[in-house]
Amino acid sequence: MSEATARAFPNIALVKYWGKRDARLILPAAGSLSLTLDAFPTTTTVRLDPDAATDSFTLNGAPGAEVPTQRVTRFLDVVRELAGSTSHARVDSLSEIPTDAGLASSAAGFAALAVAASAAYGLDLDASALSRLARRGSGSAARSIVAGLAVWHAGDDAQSYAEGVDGPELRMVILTLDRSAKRVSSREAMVRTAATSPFYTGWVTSTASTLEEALAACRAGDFTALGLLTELHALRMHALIQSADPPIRYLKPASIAAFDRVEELRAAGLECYATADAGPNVVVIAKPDDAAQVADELAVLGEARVVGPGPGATLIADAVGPTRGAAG
Ligand code: 2P0
Repeated sequence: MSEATARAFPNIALVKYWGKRDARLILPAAGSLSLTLDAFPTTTTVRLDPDAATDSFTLNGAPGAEVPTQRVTRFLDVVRELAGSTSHARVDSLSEIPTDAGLASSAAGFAALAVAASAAYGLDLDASALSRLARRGSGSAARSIVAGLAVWHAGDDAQSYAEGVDGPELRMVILTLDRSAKRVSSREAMVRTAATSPFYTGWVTSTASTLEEALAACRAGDFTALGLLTELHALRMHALIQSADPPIRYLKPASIAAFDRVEELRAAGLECYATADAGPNVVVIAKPDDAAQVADELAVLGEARVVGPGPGATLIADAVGPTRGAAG
């Protein structure tokens, strides 16, 4: 096959990934746990073009910026090496993530690219091999290969992939509080944190045990235990990031107000827990029956949208880009 199209969804971590033990292979310093969402997909078509001198990349119909295009090319180099191919490719991508929602686009983007590119280059990869491949584009993309709750294992190149886990039913309320672009990328901030925070070693060892506890909560179907660990781990990650030199602060007053509000809702009997990624926006986890009410209660602070568990990355038939063709 010389053309393939895939779709993938973003994920939000309950136990966070922050720090690499190998930057080239994108091996995480510790494992993590996430929920792949059912909203904001990225759809990507890869077409091999043996006559082209370079790869090309478009995002939402416009030529990709320099840095994302370089990341796509470096990723395709990994695929070409696996496939024994020298052919360049045209990559057309449509992202349905609102650019100002504060959700990372790299997880869905590289998960879709991994599935589409491996098919276009004729690789026959199982789910764990696809997750290992997606990881080479962006660490969190390893988890978007998998539907719903996913654990991404630390370890060496062969061991570091994501796989599905069973757990309590949950929903997420995406609370958009601040639409400005972040000043320090996750990738750069992780490097600075690992290099300068005196707390980094403690973060790595404690994350390994938090992940074990979170997986035990999943096995027990214990929403409360998983929620408490989620909020704890998010606050630990932000404390760690703030301890880098120079310090990096992603949370704003509105983010802290959202964590306060979540605590108040819990005290009033509405069970929910907050987390936040490398930015000021907050994501709140709730039981399915409570999610709409939690979103209503948080809507005074910002735009609140309920999302649920979504599918893993898959091949689809509808191509993106100028020439329409069937994939599969
Ligand atoms: C996570 N984040 O676990 C954490 C929490 C952001 C905060 O994974 O360098 O874009 O491409 O491997 O995956 C964002 O980092 O970083 C991230 P790279 P990535 O979701």
